[in-house]
Order: sequence, then C-alpha cells, then structure tokens
Amino acid sequence: MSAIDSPSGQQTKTYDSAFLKACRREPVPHTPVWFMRQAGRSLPEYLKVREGIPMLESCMRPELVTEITLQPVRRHKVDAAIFFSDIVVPLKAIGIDLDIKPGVGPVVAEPIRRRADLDRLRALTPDDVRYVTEAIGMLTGELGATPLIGFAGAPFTLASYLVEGGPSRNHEHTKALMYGDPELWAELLDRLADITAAFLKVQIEAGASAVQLFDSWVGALAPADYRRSVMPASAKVFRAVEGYGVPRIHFGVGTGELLGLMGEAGADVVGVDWRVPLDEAARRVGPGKALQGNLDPAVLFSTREAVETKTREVLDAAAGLEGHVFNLGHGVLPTTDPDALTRLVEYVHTHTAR
Ligand code: 1CP
Repeated sequence: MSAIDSPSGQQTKTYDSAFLKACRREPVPHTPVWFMRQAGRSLPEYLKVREGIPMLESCMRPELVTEITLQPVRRHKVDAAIFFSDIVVPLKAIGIDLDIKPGVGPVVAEPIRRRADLDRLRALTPDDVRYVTEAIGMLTGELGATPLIGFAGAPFTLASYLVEGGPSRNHEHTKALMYGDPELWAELLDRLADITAAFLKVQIEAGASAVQLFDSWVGALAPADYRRSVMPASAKVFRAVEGYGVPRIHFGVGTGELLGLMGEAGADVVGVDWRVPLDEAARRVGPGKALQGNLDPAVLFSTREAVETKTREVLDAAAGLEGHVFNLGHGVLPTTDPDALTRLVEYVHTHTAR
C-alpha cells in the first residue's frame, strides 16, 4: 500500500467515486455503471475458478469470493463491485437446511408454513458469517477506490423461497399464508427483517460502502398488499442501517406499480427494471431519490447498433434525473457475451463524460 493509498486516503477516494456521488445525487464526471449479477456465469474466468465447488460452499471461501468479486471489475471496468454471495447465505448460516441447485436456484428442505416453523429462524450474529467479514476485509484492500456494494434479500423475496420451498412462478403458498394468516405472516417477515438487517450490518461494518436490498419477486403484489404486508418489514431493514450513512438501494422486478412505495420504504436509490422508462419512474418515485437502471438484459443479445440505440434511450430518459446509476433492468443473463458488457460500460462512460 503506497502513501496515497493509506486507509483514510482510500476511503476518501471511495467516497468521491462516481458511483457513490450518483447515489447521493451529487454531480458526477460520468454516469457510473455496474451490473446486477456481473460476477458469475457469463465470465469464463468465473466458470474456471468455480469448477467443482458447489455454489454455497464457494460463498464461504473468502479468497474465492474475493477473486470472483474482482473479476468483473478487472474485465469490464465497472464503477462498483458487488459482493459475491447469495440472498440465501444468511438463512444457511442460521441453520436452515437449504441448497443452491445448479440450474434451479435455492431449494429449502422443509418449507416454513406453520407457527412452529418460525423457531427455525433464529437471530443472525456476526459469528455466523465470519467468512463474510473476512472476505470483505480482503476485498476492500484490493478494490482501492472502487466501492463495494453489499446486499441481501428483502423479507418478501426470502419468504417466497422459504414458504414455497424453492423458486416459484406464482408464489401461491406465499400468498396463501400472507392473505390467510396475516399475523403469522407479519411475524415471519419481521424475523426475516432482523436477519437481513444483521447481514447488511456485518457487510457495512466490514467495509461495504453501499447496500442493495433485492426484493426480486415482490412485483407479484398489488400496491395495497405491498403497503400492508411487506413494506413494514422492508422499512425496518432500511431503518436498521440508516445510521451508517451508506446509500441504500432497493430493487425488484416488475415493480412499476410499486416504485413510489419502494422508495418510501426507506431507499436512497430505487432500482427500476426495463418496463418503465426512467423519466416516468422518477415521477413515480418523487424527488429526493436517485434511480438505478434500466437496460433490458436481453438487448445485449442484439446487434451493436441496437445495443447503442437502446442504451441511448436509457441515457436520454435519465438526462433530467438528479442521480442516475446505469445498470441493467435485472441480472446479466448467463449466456451474455462478456465483450458486449465491456463495450456497454465504455459506451456509457464515453457518452456521459462531462
Ligand atoms: O452455481 C451457480 O453458479 C449458481 C448461480 C448463482 C449465482 C452465480 C446463484 C443461484 N446465485 C449466484 C450469485 C448471486 N446471487 C449474486 C452475486 C453475483 C453478482 O451479482 O455479481 C447475487 C447478487 C445474487 C442475488 C440473488 N440470488 C437474487 C437477487 C437478484 C436477482 O437476480 O433478482 C435472487 C432472487 C437469488 C436466488 C437465486 N440464487 C441462484 C439462483 C439461480 C437464484 C434465482 C432462482 C429463481 O429464479 O428463483
């Protein structure tokens, strides 16, 4: 570590990064870019280091986590790293019997559907996830001025895996519980809020300089149900980390009708999928919040010209925003050409340089 990269110097540089400035709605030298799921299956170097190591086990190896988190930063020159982990890691850490099955996703051995099942959701302590603290310590040393985004699953999305027992299209068991036993549902979400908040705190205290709460599947709900049955728990998570002063990003898929409420839950930055243009999203979210998004990840399978046209559309819709973090409208699709992502970062940086 050189003199200019002394810990306090590094922290200042990270604080002054384009990504954190955009989150704080301050002027930026260029629009910052990162991609949800930027680490992972689209990168050959990822597939190589993951070979033979199950997903959950790879999340528990700090050196591997550090390498995988750095890969997209090196390759694409994105403006932020996102910690390599998964939303079910804190649940595994408190002893829930679950696995991440290749090609499927998280699968829970015994779904949580009755009151007695709640006892399995005990509080998360930093000791349960020491490998996370260790990995983030290593990462912030390696990342220099590039900010690290910590993340967690929001209570509703975690509940959907726990109640369904795995990925689900219609969330029928989850909704059955939410509508049929609101009291038990509220307790379930409250416990998940505490676990999620504890997991985010571990990441921030270890050195993460922003956090994203993924409520990936909450777009399945109508606004009134979101407000009544989900927002209190998500708001509890945001309040729990408010005192750290790090930007809090809130994202879900198909949440056009929920954008205002998702901001109201306590986010500083609202993530938008590709279904709502950013200028319209800004009207729905209201003033005082930055936006993140929102190129359709499938656009990257099209021609270079089409990618540029669609990117330009996103940037034009974002032109009047106070703070814009460029991202895809959901995660990088596994068969995406990595070079298309590198070109996209370059394009956004060049065309927004001020
Ligand atoms: O073996 C493998 O490689 C499995 C694929 C994989 C990977 C690479 C899974 C299983 N999770 C991850 C890592 C991961 N998960 C990251 C870090 C990568 C990065 O962004 O750079 C992140 C942020 C997540 C978060 C996550 N996991 C979400 C929220 C984001 C989103 O896409 O909406 C969700 C819903 C999950 C659950 C999950 N884990 C894995 C899969 C395939 C899924 C989705 C399953 C489903 O469709 O329900």
